Order: sequence, then structure tokens, then C-alpha cells
Amino acid sequence: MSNITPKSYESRMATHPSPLARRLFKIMVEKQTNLCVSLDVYSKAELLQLVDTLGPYVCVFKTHVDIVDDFSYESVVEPLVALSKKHNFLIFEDRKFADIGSTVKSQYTSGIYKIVRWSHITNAHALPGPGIIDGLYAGAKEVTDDERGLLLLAEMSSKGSLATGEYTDKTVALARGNTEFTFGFIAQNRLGEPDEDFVIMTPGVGLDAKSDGLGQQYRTVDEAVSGGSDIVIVGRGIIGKGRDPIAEAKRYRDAGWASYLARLK
Ligand code: 5BU
Repeated sequence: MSNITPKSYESRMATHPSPLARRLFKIMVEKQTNLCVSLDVYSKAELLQLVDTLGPYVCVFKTHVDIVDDFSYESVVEPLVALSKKHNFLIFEDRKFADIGSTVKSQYTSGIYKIVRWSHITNAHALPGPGIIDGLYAGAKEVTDDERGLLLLAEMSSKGSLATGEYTDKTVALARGNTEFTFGFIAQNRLGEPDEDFVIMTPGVGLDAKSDGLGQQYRTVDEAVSGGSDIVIVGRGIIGKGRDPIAEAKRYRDAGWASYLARLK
């Protein structure tokens, strides 16, 4: 772990080894947001409506498409991709791949979801070793010329997570093998050496609750960003029951950007 303050999004936009990361920083700078909203909803109508209303405030929407009850490629993915162009955001399917290279390649490219075709970002556990990165990268190369990026799960937000210490260090080492594709981590802290640039996306962020009764642990936006997070991922804090999603999205977007500016000083 490094205590060196990460550079500005603008400067990283020019120098990052991953084309996808450069595109992401450009969106963040243009829209002045480091907020990713996690869309954990069961209906496609709700999902698409949230995307259209919250689109202006986010740089990334994170999905779990396998929880959408009425999913079809034509009625979910196609409108989602159109909205990503309308509002200029990236899509991150939080698939958490965890198998051998050959199998994850199939899971990434095939089946009903065909994730690689539309999801700019996805993520994977480091547990299987380097083959998981090779398999996903091969899938991306085979299917699309568009930029794709992978985040490794280096740390998790949940209580008692086993992804700590040596596991986290070895995950960082694994990412070094292909930084054009593996552009960062799902993590709670900045990771890597001062001369390296890994994008850190951080779940488990909430301004009101401390936990959810099922192991989730929340830290504030400022705790995450001052600790080195580049993008905060917020789900129920924004779209949870009884909340006003637009008001909350603005609140988290403003908090995230203020903490980022404070970190630069
Ligand atoms: P929440 O409603 O803000 O608690 O949702 C958090 C989201 O981030 C949810 O979709 C999880 O699957 C996801 N997540 C997480 O909470 N913690 C982790 O360490 C990882 C993903 Br990896």
C-alpha cells in the first residue's frame, strides 16, 4: 500500500496505460463526478428509469444483470447502451468471475448476457491465478475492438473478508502482468507503488448507515476518497427504499468531488 497522493484525474487521463482508463478519466473530468451508482434492482423498467434520471451525475453505472427478473438482451442491454451514449457514462457489470481462463472466457462472451459486448468494465477474483486475466483478455480481443477493462478484487467491503494482507499483495502483483487490460482494483485503499497508476473503485460507501445486517460495512465518501479511492460505488445509499435518488445522487456526487479536490491540495 502506498501513502502517496494520487495525481489529478486530468494528468492520469493523459498517461494511464489502459485506453479504457483514459476514457474513464475523461468522462470524470468532463462531468466532474467520481460517483458510480450500483443498480441492484429486479425490474428492467426500474433499472432503465434510474439510469436515465441519474445519468448526468455518474461516471459509471454498475449492474448485476443476473438479478433482473425480466431480463432480455434486446430490452435491457440495447437501451442501456443507448443511454450510456446519451449521458456519457461507462457500464460495469459486477460479474466477479472466479474460474479458469477457458471457462471465464466463455462466461464473458456467451450465454444470454454476452457481457463483453456491452460492459466496458468487469471484475474478477484473483484466486485462480493469471489464467483468469488471460482468458478474459482473449475474450475481449476476440469479440470487440472497443475498449474493455478489468478490475481485480483486491479487497472487499464485507465483514471478515479473506482478501487481506498477502492475498491483496499477490492480487496487485497479478495485475502488473497486463496493465493495458487490468487497469485497477476493487479495493478499500490505494494500492500499488507510487510510480504505478491503478484505478481504485470502492464499494461499501454510505453516508447514513454503518452496516446492512448481512455483513456489508459502510465507510463515508471522505474516508474512502482520502484513503485513495478514485471512484466511490454507492447502491442503497442512493436508490434504497424511501430515498430520493436524484437528491442522493447529487449529495454523493458533491461529496465525492469535494473529497477529491481536498486530496489534491
Ligand atoms: P450497497 O447497496 O451500496 O451496499 O451496494 C454495494 C454494491 O457493491 C453491491 O452491488 C455489491 O455486490 C457490490 N460490492 C460490495 O458491496 N462490496 C464488495 O467488496 C464488492 C462488491 Br467486490
